[in-house]
Amino acid sequence: MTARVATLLELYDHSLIDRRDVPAVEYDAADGHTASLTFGELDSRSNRLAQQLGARGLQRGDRLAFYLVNRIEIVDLWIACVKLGVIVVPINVLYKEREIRHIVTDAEPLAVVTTAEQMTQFPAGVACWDVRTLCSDAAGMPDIRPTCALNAESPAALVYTSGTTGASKGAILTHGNFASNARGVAEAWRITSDDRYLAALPLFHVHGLGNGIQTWLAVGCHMKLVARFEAATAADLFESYRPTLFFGVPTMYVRLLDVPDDRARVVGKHARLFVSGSAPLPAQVHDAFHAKYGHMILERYGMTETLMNVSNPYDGERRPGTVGLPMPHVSVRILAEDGTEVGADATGELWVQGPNVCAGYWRRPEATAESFIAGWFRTGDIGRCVPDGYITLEGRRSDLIISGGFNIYPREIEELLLEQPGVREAAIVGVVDRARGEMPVAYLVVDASFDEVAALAHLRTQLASFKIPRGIVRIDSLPRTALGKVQKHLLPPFTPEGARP
Ligand code: MLC
Ligand code: AMP
Repeated sequence: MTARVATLLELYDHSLIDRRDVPAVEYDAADGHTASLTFGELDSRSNRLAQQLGARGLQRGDRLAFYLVNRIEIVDLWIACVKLGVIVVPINVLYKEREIRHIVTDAEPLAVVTTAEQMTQFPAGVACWDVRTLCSDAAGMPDIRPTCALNAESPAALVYTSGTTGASKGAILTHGNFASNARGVAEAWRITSDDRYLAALPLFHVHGLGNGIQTWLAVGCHMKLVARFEAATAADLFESYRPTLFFGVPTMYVRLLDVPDDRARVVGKHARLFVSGSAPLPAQVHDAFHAKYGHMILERYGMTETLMNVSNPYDGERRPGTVGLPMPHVSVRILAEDGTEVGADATGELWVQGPNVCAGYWRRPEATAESFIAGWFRTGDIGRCVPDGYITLEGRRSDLIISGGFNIYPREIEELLLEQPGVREAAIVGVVDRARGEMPVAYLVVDASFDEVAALAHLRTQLASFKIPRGIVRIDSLPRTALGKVQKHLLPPFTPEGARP
């Protein structure tokens, strides 16, 4: 890899050009058989697709969204957009029409690439391109790389996140953000072209897209791309592919604890590194995984707006319950509410600075001004640092719920519930779940006209499945402060028997 990389294409050319004939990726093709591509083939496919996108009117700075379950065409699309300077807008494939509408209205993509079957999810007036048609049209285009003058500041993606408050915002992630992050990840976790990376995280979030895809292309290792992580087939997948490298969310590691011991030992024998992030990894899962697979999971902490912030060390102690030390080239400060730096072992908000921090929020100067202050980004995460530098996350300034690694903002669900007949007050809280970390539960004050079945059915049409409350608890009133703010910590504990799912 070159010492200083300005754009993603410079980073990828270490693989796309220098390793042209080397096998790059295997994946399940549409007809069910396992297909594979070399780095040179990826280069050619993305050249042709870039030509096709250009013929469809896309130019540097335009946005192009995708709404797809993991498939190889997302990789083609990503590299083609990088070559054209087009800004990619990934949309969570579990989102429903209302959630999609917000993103497409805000990002104004020229089109959304999706499947013919999924187009029904889209609001009227949004241009949808069928991924199969787009890619078969591209196959007839010339294998010529488009020329486009870009630099480290050029935006590469808008990734939507709710941040600490309000409506979902697009974090503007630049070529420099992704490139420096990939180099930092490869350096910190010793990832080389000898690795075999199993890509099971969804490519519409930065964990899979920013760490997974970028680092794979940067180092030129082999990747197996799967549609999604499925507990029932995970053991077969690990045994047949024999990855050395796996990135996952804690729920995936909880599911992997169900693999029989003898099979887990074989998987562990071939693996070099298991990484966990996006939600807290319980210390008991850490220990149980170590006993079963013979590996200490490396836990790290990232964010959509900042890609990777902090990581346990590769060689040093991987300390359960902590997220470790700042990544190379990333600075972290822990500040009290009054803006002063707290001492060792004291709790405060984490502020981050470095080439990983995004350029701001898309068309939201006020939200940008609130979160980006004097060259630092306010994460909204609360934590502390012990004297030897390890950081522990202890919570968030907002009441964000993380379920299976997917973020849930209570306010969005509360507002929808309050629109339902008979709902007078609503509070959503996260309750502990062994596998998914947390699950949303609704506490409602209702009158006789409330119809629980109808309300839940309505929510299912409006929200991604992971946001649907797993229980509804009816109470007489919500506990509030003198100023009327709901005190969620004073709500009665949730007992599944007392609530209907
Ligand atoms: C889950 N589903 C998916 C899916 N994951 N569909 C498509 N693609 C995926 N990746 C759907 C299932 O079809 C099902 O839908 C429902 O979700 C529950 O699935 P499950 O198999 O019963 O769930 P489970 O065994 O609990 O596993 C879920 C999971 C998933 C762990 C595979 O939660 C997941 O992929 N999480 C990763 C989230 C992530 O990447 N976060 C990173 C954010 S970036 P239905 O309709 O039947 O209910 C970030 C920054 C950073 O946070 O870097 O740290
Ligand atoms: P997202 O907005 O999806 O990028 O989610 C980022 C948030 O996930 C962070 O602000 C943290 O609150 C949380 N997060 C990421 N990694 C970890 C981790 N290892 N432990 C605890 N929380 C994490």
